[in-house]
Amino acid sequence: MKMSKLSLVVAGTLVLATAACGDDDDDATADAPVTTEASSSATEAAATTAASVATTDSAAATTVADTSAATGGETTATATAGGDFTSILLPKCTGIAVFDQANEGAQEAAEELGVSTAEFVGPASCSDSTGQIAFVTNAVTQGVDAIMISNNAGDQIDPAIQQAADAGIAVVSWDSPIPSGTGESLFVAQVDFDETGQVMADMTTEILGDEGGEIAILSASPDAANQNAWIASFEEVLAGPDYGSIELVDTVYGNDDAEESYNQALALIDAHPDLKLIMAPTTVGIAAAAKAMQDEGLCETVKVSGLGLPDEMRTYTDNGCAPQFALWSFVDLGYTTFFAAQAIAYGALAPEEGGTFTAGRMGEYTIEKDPTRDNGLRIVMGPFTVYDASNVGG
Ligand code: RAM
Repeated sequence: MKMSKLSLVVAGTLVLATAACGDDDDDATADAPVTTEASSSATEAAATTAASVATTDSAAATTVADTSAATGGETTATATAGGDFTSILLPKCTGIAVFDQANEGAQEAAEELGVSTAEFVGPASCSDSTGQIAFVTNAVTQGVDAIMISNNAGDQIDPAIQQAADAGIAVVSWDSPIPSGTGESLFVAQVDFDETGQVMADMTTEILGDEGGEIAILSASPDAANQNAWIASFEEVLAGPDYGSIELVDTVYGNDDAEESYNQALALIDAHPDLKLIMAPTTVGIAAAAKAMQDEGLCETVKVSGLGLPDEMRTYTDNGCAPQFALWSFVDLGYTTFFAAQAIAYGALAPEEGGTFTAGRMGEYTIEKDPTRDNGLRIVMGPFTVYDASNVGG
């Protein structure tokens, strides 16, 4: 735990907040900021905190708050749970719509908590799998309180993450975890990673019917921890008895780059003339593959499915190129991640199994061991939404 925040606490600024009632309903409106009374040994001071209310081992919630400077002999504690909270939100790369959405969610959380927004930084290209390392290292040098990362570098990020952890920085991964769990405080999983394989298998069956056929995967970058875990779980499900008619013939990588993904989709249909479906577990890849099949006039022969953003997929769902795809809310993911990171950085949430905290309108979460990795802790957000012509909107 980073001690600098705790050491900022002076007598009378320990605010005991009543745990807000969590609500797991995604549509729930934002919980009102928690207002508490704080007493000082020197003076009585009213304190208002918009902190995330966190408990560990169901103990009473304790939120640590900073104080503002005393004015005219009276201490005024504007307990904003750390107005000087510094953090970076590090996507795999910039320029991808869903990561911008995560940033919107993080900004919403920062506003509710009354703390500074995260600096949204990352490599310009997702092809650069080690590009995130310098951003982590720089954040350590800057001495930020928290690093929120969607890992695009597999295990190569481990030394930098460990360095951050050693410096007392809360490292919260979101979207794509640190596979080894090294140095990571918590992973905010958008959905259960094993469920992802099942959802992709179900969509394949729904689209291809009993006849099945050849399918191929168009992934993001080869080192993306999330896609690699989803592909492994998809392959495991496909190996089961119910999917004998489906044959996975190839896996290619478009590096979350629209043009590269488009070209990879075209290369797949050249290499596999009997291909029936391209499964792309990436919002960039699925839209590019659907466009490629549309441009080639192949949508009746080769279907596209995977994980896509409704706004980017609507046309292809309506014209039959991509009849079904799935996703979760990236706004909510960024929002939840920010609450978790801030609570951990301020010592209000211990990153250990059984720790619970309330992430504003998203409700209460309990930290568990991540069953999809050998080592690591997670909370699971959800839900998965499967989209088709009936609910894609527009
Ligand atoms: C892309 C990214 C991201 C993944 C989505 C589904 O935007 O690779 O990590 O979660 O697709």
